[in-house]
Amino acid sequence: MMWKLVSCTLCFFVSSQLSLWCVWATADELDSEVKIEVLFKPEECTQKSKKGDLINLHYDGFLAKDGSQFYCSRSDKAGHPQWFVLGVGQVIKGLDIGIMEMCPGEKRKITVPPALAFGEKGKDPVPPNATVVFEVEVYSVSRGPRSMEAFRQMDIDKDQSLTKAEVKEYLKLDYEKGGKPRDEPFYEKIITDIFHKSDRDRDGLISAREYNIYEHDEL
Ligand SMILES: [Ca+2]
Ligand SMILES: [Ca+2]
Repeated sequence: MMWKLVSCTLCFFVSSQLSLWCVWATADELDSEVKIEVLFKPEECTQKSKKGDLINLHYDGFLAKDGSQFYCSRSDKAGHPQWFVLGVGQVIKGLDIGIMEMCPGEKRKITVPPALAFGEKGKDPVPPNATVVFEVEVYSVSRGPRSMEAFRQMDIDKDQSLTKAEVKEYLKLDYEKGGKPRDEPFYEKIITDIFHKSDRDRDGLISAREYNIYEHDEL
């Protein structure tokens, strides 16, 4: 049991460091495919996930060869669902691909070949050349934070950079609009996470360039 908890913490730590995991999947390895099985799809789907969306989800990771579990987001971070920006390399490539076009409430089983997961070397406790399977449940899909439309909405004083207060205001409006207002610690946690990942020069502001690092052509 102890081993399991330690390994969960390790995986989250690695993924939150903008993913060393992704380094091993190079362009010429992209032939190998991610397999997606939809386990549950809600009847109503107002918003499908796309690149740049902020996703809130739980995911469990298993080794394909024996079904053993190596990651469990439900026992990590006191069981809070994980946040990440889809399609920009914050998780392994196979998940960035497999979580596209998901509705809130949808569940999928996503099988990822080693080249799009942990590669030839593996990543303890995932062995070398391992195909991995993730069971994913998406709770919410929000536009941004990487669409420039969202950036312009957040940047209230139009100075081309975002303060924590500006990001918080935007998130609050977004959740209230969706009929699910949250408490202060909830917003603080998301904002800390967003700034940790985006404020690369650590000056307490997210510049347009930091915000949109993967899509400079839109600037
Ligand atoms: Ca601003
Ligand atoms: Ca900055």
